[in-house]
Amino acid sequence: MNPKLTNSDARLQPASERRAAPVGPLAVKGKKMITKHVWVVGLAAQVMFALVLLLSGQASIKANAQQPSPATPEVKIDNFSFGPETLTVPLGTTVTWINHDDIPHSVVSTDKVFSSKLLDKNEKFSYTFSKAGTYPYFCSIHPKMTGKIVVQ
Ligand SMILES: [Cu+2]
Repeated sequence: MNPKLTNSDARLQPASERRAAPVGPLAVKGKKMITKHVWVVGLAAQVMFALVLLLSGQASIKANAQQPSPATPEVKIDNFSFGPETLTVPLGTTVTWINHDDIPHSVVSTDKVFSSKLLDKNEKFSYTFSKAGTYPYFCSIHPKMTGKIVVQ
């Protein structure tokens, strides 16, 4: 009886060890997998957060770019020409012409929307465009000097 018992005990011992052995690594494996999942989800959330930040940043940059600039664009009168010859501005923009030539020039709208006096050297003329459209203009002394303001 005694040897049988010890024998069965001996058989039981490894059996229980064998049973316990797979449970250990499996449990660890499971834990590792859960940890990996949490890590991946955490990373995904961080990536999403960064993306959202990036996109909102770009959106605000775009919004800034679309805002009409408060600066008054200048048309330079130089060497008997308007520069830029065609200037496109947002509605409500004040455009300033400045004469850099030594001789006088004027800024006269072809459709009689605006008209400056004769501008001597370094004199300026400004006009605020409150209606969308295309405004061709010329110099009354040199009618070949022409320009155009496009208001959007
Ligand atoms: Cu002129």
